[in-house]
Amino acid sequence: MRIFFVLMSAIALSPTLMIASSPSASAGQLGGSATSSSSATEPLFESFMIDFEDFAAGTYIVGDEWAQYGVNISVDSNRNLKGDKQESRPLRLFDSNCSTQGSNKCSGGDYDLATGDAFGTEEQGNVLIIQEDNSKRKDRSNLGNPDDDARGGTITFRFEQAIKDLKLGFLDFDDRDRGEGFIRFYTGIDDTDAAMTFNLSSVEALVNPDFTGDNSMRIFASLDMAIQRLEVEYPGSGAITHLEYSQIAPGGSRNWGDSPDSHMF
Ligand SMILES: [Ca+2]
Ligand SMILES: [Ca+2]
Ligand SMILES: [Ca+2]
Repeated sequence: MRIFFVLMSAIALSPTLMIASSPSASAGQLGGSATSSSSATEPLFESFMIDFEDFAAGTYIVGDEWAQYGVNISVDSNRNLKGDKQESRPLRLFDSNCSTQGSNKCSGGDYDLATGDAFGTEEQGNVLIIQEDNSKRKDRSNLGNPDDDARGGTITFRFEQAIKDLKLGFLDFDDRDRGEGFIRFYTGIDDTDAAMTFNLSSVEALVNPDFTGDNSMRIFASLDMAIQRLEVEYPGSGAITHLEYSQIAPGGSRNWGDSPDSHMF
Protein backbone atom coordinates (compact mmCIF):
# COMPACT_ATOMS: atom_id res chain seq x y z
CA MET A 1 0.00 0.00 0.00
CA ARG A 2 1.26 3.43 -0.81
CA ILE A 3 0.40 6.44 1.27
CA PHE A 4 0.81 9.82 -0.34
CA PHE A 5 0.79 13.11 1.42
CA VAL A 6 1.36 16.54 0.05
CA LEU A 7 3.34 19.30 1.64
CA MET A 8 3.75 22.50 -0.25
CA SER A 9 5.96 25.39 0.63
CA ALA A 10 6.72 28.29 -1.63
CA ILE A 11 10.34 29.00 -2.38
CA ALA A 12 11.59 32.50 -2.71
CA LEU A 13 13.71 33.16 -5.78
CA SER A 14 12.68 29.95 -7.45
CA PRO A 15 10.10 29.26 -10.13
CA THR A 16 9.31 25.90 -8.63
CA LEU A 17 7.51 24.58 -5.61
CA MET A 18 8.64 21.71 -3.49
CA ILE A 19 6.01 19.04 -3.45
CA ALA A 20 6.56 16.25 -1.02
CA SER A 21 5.02 13.10 -2.36
CA SER A 22 6.65 10.58 -0.19
CA PRO A 23 6.28 6.94 -1.09
CA SER A 24 6.16 4.37 1.64
CA ALA A 25 7.61 0.97 1.16
CA SER A 26 8.38 -2.21 2.96
CA ALA A 27 10.92 -4.84 2.16
CA GLY A 28 9.75 -7.24 -0.50
CA GLN A 29 7.19 -4.89 -1.95
CA LEU A 30 7.33 -4.59 -5.72
CA GLY A 31 8.78 -1.15 -6.17
CA GLY A 32 8.82 0.34 -9.64
CA SER A 33 5.53 1.34 -11.12
CA ALA A 34 4.26 2.88 -14.31
CA THR A 35 1.00 4.34 -15.56
CA SER A 36 0.13 5.75 -18.96
CA SER A 37 -2.13 8.53 -20.11
CA SER A 38 -2.99 9.83 -23.56
CA SER A 39 -5.57 11.66 -25.62
CA ALA A 40 -6.22 12.07 -29.34
CA THR A 41 -4.08 15.21 -29.52
CA GLU A 42 -1.39 14.66 -26.92
CA PRO A 43 1.61 12.39 -27.01
CA LEU A 44 1.54 9.30 -24.86
CA PHE A 45 3.22 9.94 -21.54
CA GLU A 46 4.10 7.32 -19.03
CA SER A 47 4.51 8.18 -15.37
CA PHE A 48 7.21 6.31 -13.55
CA MET A 49 8.10 5.88 -9.92
CA ILE A 50 11.38 4.22 -9.04
CA ASP A 51 11.50 3.53 -5.32
CA PHE A 52 14.19 0.83 -5.44
CA GLU A 53 11.96 -1.95 -4.11
CA ASP A 54 12.42 -4.18 -7.16
CA PHE A 55 15.53 -5.79 -5.71
CA ALA A 56 16.61 -6.97 -2.27
CA ALA A 57 18.47 -4.69 0.12
CA GLY A 58 22.21 -5.16 -0.42
CA THR A 59 21.88 -5.54 -4.20
CA TYR A 60 24.59 -3.75 -6.16
CA ILE A 61 23.16 -1.52 -8.90
CA VAL A 62 24.99 -1.41 -12.24
CA GLY A 63 22.76 1.22 -13.84
CA ASP A 64 20.55 -0.51 -16.40
CA GLU A 65 18.12 -2.10 -13.93
CA TRP A 66 15.39 0.40 -14.83
CA ALA A 67 16.15 0.67 -18.55
CA GLN A 68 12.55 -0.27 -19.32
CA TYR A 69 11.63 2.98 -17.57
CA GLY A 70 13.88 4.95 -19.94
CA VAL A 71 16.64 5.73 -17.45
CA ASN A 72 20.28 4.79 -16.95
CA ILE A 73 22.07 5.41 -13.64
CA SER A 74 25.82 5.91 -13.15
CA VAL A 75 28.10 6.93 -10.31
CA ASP A 76 31.38 8.81 -9.85
CA SER A 77 32.31 8.46 -6.19
CA ASN A 78 34.61 10.90 -4.40
CA ARG A 79 36.79 7.99 -3.23
CA ASN A 80 37.72 5.04 -5.42
CA LEU A 81 37.84 1.36 -4.53
CA LYS A 82 40.78 0.37 -2.33
CA GLY A 83 41.61 -2.53 -4.63
CA ASP A 84 41.39 -0.50 -7.85
CA LYS A 85 42.21 3.18 -7.49
CA GLN A 86 40.60 3.95 -10.85
CA GLU A 87 37.24 2.37 -10.10
CA SER A 88 34.34 4.22 -8.54
CA ARG A 89 32.71 2.83 -5.43
CA PRO A 90 29.50 1.17 -6.57
CA LEU A 91 25.83 1.95 -6.12
CA ARG A 92 23.90 -0.31 -3.75
CA LEU A 93 20.49 -0.63 -2.09
CA PHE A 94 20.25 0.09 1.63
CA ASP A 95 17.23 -0.84 3.81
CA SER A 96 16.16 2.37 5.55
CA ASN A 97 13.37 0.61 7.51
CA CYS A 98 15.82 0.08 10.33
CA SER A 99 16.54 1.22 13.87
CA THR A 100 19.33 1.79 16.38
CA GLN A 101 18.75 -1.47 18.23
CA GLY A 102 17.20 -4.92 18.12
CA SER A 103 17.11 -7.36 15.25
CA ASN A 104 16.36 -4.58 12.79
CA LYS A 105 19.55 -2.61 13.30
CA CYS A 106 20.63 -0.37 10.45
CA SER A 107 23.43 -2.02 8.49
CA GLY A 108 26.84 -0.39 8.48
CA GLY A 109 25.95 1.54 11.65
CA ASP A 110 24.07 4.00 9.44
CA TYR A 111 21.30 5.00 11.84
CA ASP A 112 21.24 8.39 10.14
CA LEU A 113 19.65 6.76 7.08
CA ALA A 114 16.72 5.30 9.03
CA THR A 115 13.22 6.43 8.01
CA GLY A 116 9.75 6.04 9.51
CA ASP A 117 7.47 7.54 12.16
CA ALA A 118 10.28 8.23 14.61
CA PHE A 119 11.82 10.56 12.04
CA GLY A 120 8.70 12.23 10.69
CA THR A 121 8.74 10.38 7.37
CA GLU A 122 7.00 7.48 5.74
CA GLU A 123 9.14 4.34 5.79
CA GLN A 124 11.18 4.46 2.59
CA GLY A 125 12.37 0.86 2.42
CA ASN A 126 15.29 0.50 0.04
CA VAL A 127 17.22 3.66 -0.82
CA LEU A 128 20.14 4.14 -3.23
CA ILE A 129 23.60 4.72 -1.74
CA ILE A 130 27.22 4.88 -2.84
CA GLN A 131 28.71 1.89 -1.03
CA GLU A 132 31.57 2.35 1.44
CA ASP A 133 34.59 0.13 0.79
CA ASN A 134 34.98 -1.90 4.00
CA SER A 135 37.04 -4.61 2.30
CA LYS A 136 40.04 -6.22 3.92
CA ARG A 137 43.37 -6.64 2.20
CA LYS A 138 42.86 -10.40 2.00
CA ASP A 139 39.56 -10.00 0.13
CA ARG A 140 39.05 -6.77 -1.78
CA SER A 141 35.92 -8.12 -3.45
CA ASN A 142 33.86 -8.05 -0.24
CA LEU A 143 32.89 -4.44 0.53
CA GLY A 144 31.01 -5.42 3.69
CA ASN A 145 27.43 -4.70 4.69
CA PRO A 146 25.34 -1.98 2.99
CA ASP A 147 26.86 1.25 4.31
CA ASP A 148 26.89 4.65 2.62
CA ASP A 149 30.32 6.10 1.86
CA ALA A 150 31.27 9.00 4.09
CA ARG A 151 32.71 10.99 1.18
CA GLY A 152 29.77 10.84 -1.22
CA GLY A 153 30.10 11.48 -4.94
CA THR A 154 27.92 12.19 -7.95
CA ILE A 155 25.04 9.99 -9.10
CA THR A 156 23.82 10.72 -12.64
CA PHE A 157 20.50 9.76 -14.20
CA ARG A 158 20.34 9.88 -18.02
CA PHE A 159 16.90 9.68 -19.59
CA GLU A 160 16.38 8.05 -22.95
CA GLN A 161 13.79 10.65 -23.84
CA ALA A 162 13.16 14.01 -22.25
CA ILE A 163 11.14 13.83 -19.06
CA LYS A 164 9.02 16.29 -17.11
CA ASP A 165 7.45 16.57 -13.66
CA LEU A 166 10.53 15.11 -12.00
CA LYS A 167 10.53 14.68 -8.25
CA LEU A 168 13.51 13.34 -6.37
CA GLY A 169 13.77 12.37 -2.70
CA PHE A 170 17.07 12.73 -0.85
CA LEU A 171 17.96 11.49 2.61
CA ASP A 172 20.42 12.62 5.30
CA PHE A 173 22.23 15.64 3.91
CA ASP A 174 24.23 16.79 6.92
CA ASP A 175 27.92 16.83 6.11
CA ARG A 176 28.05 20.54 5.47
CA ASP A 177 31.57 20.81 6.85
CA ARG A 178 32.60 18.93 3.71
CA GLY A 179 30.81 21.44 1.50
CA GLU A 180 27.42 21.98 -0.11
CA GLY A 181 25.69 19.33 -2.18
CA PHE A 182 23.83 19.97 -5.40
CA ILE A 183 21.00 18.64 -7.53
CA ARG A 184 21.33 19.77 -11.14
CA PHE A 185 18.73 19.50 -13.90
CA TYR A 186 20.05 19.53 -17.50
CA THR A 187 17.92 20.13 -20.59
CA GLY A 188 20.16 18.06 -22.88
CA ILE A 189 21.86 14.79 -22.06
CA ASP A 190 25.35 16.24 -22.75
CA ASP A 191 24.77 19.85 -21.66
CA THR A 192 27.59 21.40 -19.65
CA ASP A 193 25.47 24.08 -18.00
CA ALA A 194 22.61 23.10 -15.74
CA ALA A 195 19.18 24.57 -16.47
CA MET A 196 18.42 24.55 -12.74
CA THR A 197 20.45 23.85 -9.61
CA PHE A 198 19.29 23.26 -6.04
CA ASN A 199 21.42 23.35 -2.93
CA LEU A 200 20.97 20.07 -1.09
CA SER A 201 20.84 21.93 2.22
CA SER A 202 17.58 23.63 1.16
CA VAL A 203 15.35 23.67 4.22
CA GLU A 204 12.36 24.53 2.02
CA ALA A 205 12.53 21.03 0.59
CA LEU A 206 12.42 19.33 3.99
CA VAL A 207 9.70 16.74 4.58
CA ASN A 208 10.56 16.42 8.29
CA PRO A 209 11.50 19.90 9.58
CA ASP A 210 12.59 18.55 12.97
CA PHE A 211 15.43 16.69 11.26
CA THR A 212 17.64 19.03 9.26
CA GLY A 213 20.72 16.77 9.28
CA ASP A 214 20.75 13.09 10.21
CA ASN A 215 17.57 11.34 8.98
CA SER A 216 16.44 14.45 7.11
CA MET A 217 14.39 13.86 3.97
CA ARG A 218 14.06 16.40 1.18
CA ILE A 219 12.00 16.39 -2.02
CA PHE A 220 13.18 18.37 -5.05
CA ALA A 221 10.94 19.02 -8.06
CA SER A 222 11.46 20.31 -11.59
CA LEU A 223 7.95 21.43 -12.36
CA ASP A 224 7.19 22.41 -15.97
CA MET A 225 10.75 21.75 -17.09
CA ALA A 226 11.76 19.12 -19.64
CA ILE A 227 15.15 17.59 -18.85
CA GLN A 228 17.27 14.71 -20.02
CA ARG A 229 19.93 14.46 -17.34
CA LEU A 230 19.90 14.73 -13.56
CA GLU A 231 22.95 14.93 -11.33
CA VAL A 232 23.03 14.51 -7.57
CA GLU A 233 26.38 15.60 -6.15
CA TYR A 234 27.00 15.33 -2.43
CA PRO A 235 30.14 15.53 -0.32
CA GLY A 236 29.28 13.08 2.46
CA SER A 237 26.57 10.84 3.83
CA GLY A 238 23.29 10.50 1.96
CA ALA A 239 20.90 8.41 -0.10
CA ILE A 240 18.30 8.79 -2.82
CA THR A 241 14.89 7.58 -1.70
CA HIS A 242 12.92 7.68 -4.96
CA LEU A 243 12.43 9.25 -8.34
CA GLU A 244 9.17 10.12 -10.07
CA TYR A 245 8.78 11.47 -13.59
CA SER A 246 6.72 11.48 -16.77
CA GLN A 247 8.33 10.47 -20.05
CA ILE A 248 7.06 10.27 -23.60
CA ALA A 249 6.51 6.60 -24.25
CA PRO A 250 9.77 5.32 -25.75
CA GLY A 251 9.67 4.72 -29.46
CA GLY A 252 13.26 5.18 -30.53
CA SER A 253 16.61 3.62 -29.96
CA ARG A 254 18.09 2.74 -26.60
CA ASN A 255 21.33 4.57 -27.34
CA TRP A 256 21.80 6.76 -24.28
CA GLY A 257 23.86 9.30 -26.22
CA ASP A 258 21.16 9.96 -28.81
CA SER A 259 19.13 13.09 -29.01
CA PRO A 260 15.62 12.71 -27.71
CA ASP A 261 13.30 11.27 -30.32
CA SER A 262 10.70 13.90 -29.67
CA HIS A 263 10.48 17.48 -28.43
CA MET A 264 6.77 17.66 -27.87
CA PHE A 265 6.75 19.42 -24.51
CA1 LIG B 1 12.28 2.71 -1.32
CA1 LIG C 1 27.90 5.05 6.25
CA1 LIG D 1 24.41 11.66 8.48
